Amino acid sequence: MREIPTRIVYWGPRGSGKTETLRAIAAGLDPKSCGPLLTPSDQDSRTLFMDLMTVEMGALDGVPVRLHLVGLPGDDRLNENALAVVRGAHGFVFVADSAPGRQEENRSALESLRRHLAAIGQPDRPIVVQFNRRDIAGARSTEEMVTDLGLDQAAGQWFETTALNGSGVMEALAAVAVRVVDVLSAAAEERSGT
Ligand SMILES: Nc1nc2c(ncn2[C@@H]2O[C@H](COP(=O)(O)OP(=O)(O)O)[C@@H](O)[C@H]2O)c(=O)[nH]1
Ligand SMILES: [Mg+2]
Repeated sequence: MREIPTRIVYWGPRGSGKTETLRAIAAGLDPKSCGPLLTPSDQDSRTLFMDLMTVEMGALDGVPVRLHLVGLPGDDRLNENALAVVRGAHGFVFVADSAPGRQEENRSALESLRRHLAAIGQPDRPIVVQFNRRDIAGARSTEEMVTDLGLDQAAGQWFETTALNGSGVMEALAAVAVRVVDVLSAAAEERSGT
């Protein structure tokens, strides 16, 4: 069946909650519209190094939209396969860790994502931010997180999330999906000259 495949990459420092976020999304969806979460164990991590999950969304102009969600560790030492995944992604969810003391890891992971996008000439690919692990003691305030990451108060789109109980993760996914579909619709209109 014809479908519009889109890829959304979950990116962030190790331990920020990318895998937990995908788990929460799966738990919040009808199993009919969400495939199994494939996540590397210690045993297979050399071959399967990323989390993978597929979600069926509504339709765009009657064509079903299938979201391929991928969780990748956010650093500069990605191998060629991982870089290819980034190059083919339509949008990103940056998962930041709200725990105190993680500012530097958050900042450098976001910078590394921006650097990868700049390197492929795609600095404007949509990025939605999750401030995750809101439930832990001493979590940094939203204002501090915005400043830590140098986000643009006016244009930035961020969500407070607690992946452990699923809070906020659907909102973040919906936000990035809307922006990805906007980009794809604009590209389709451009191609058809309307
Ligand atoms: N308290 C709390 N723990 C979380 C949250 N999100 C993830 N975790 C835990 O933090 C650890 C790292 O999360 P994980 O999803 O594996 O991180 P990843 O490396 O980004 O995939 C795991 O033990 C998760 O259960 C959250 O919102 N709150
Ligand atoms: Mg993980």
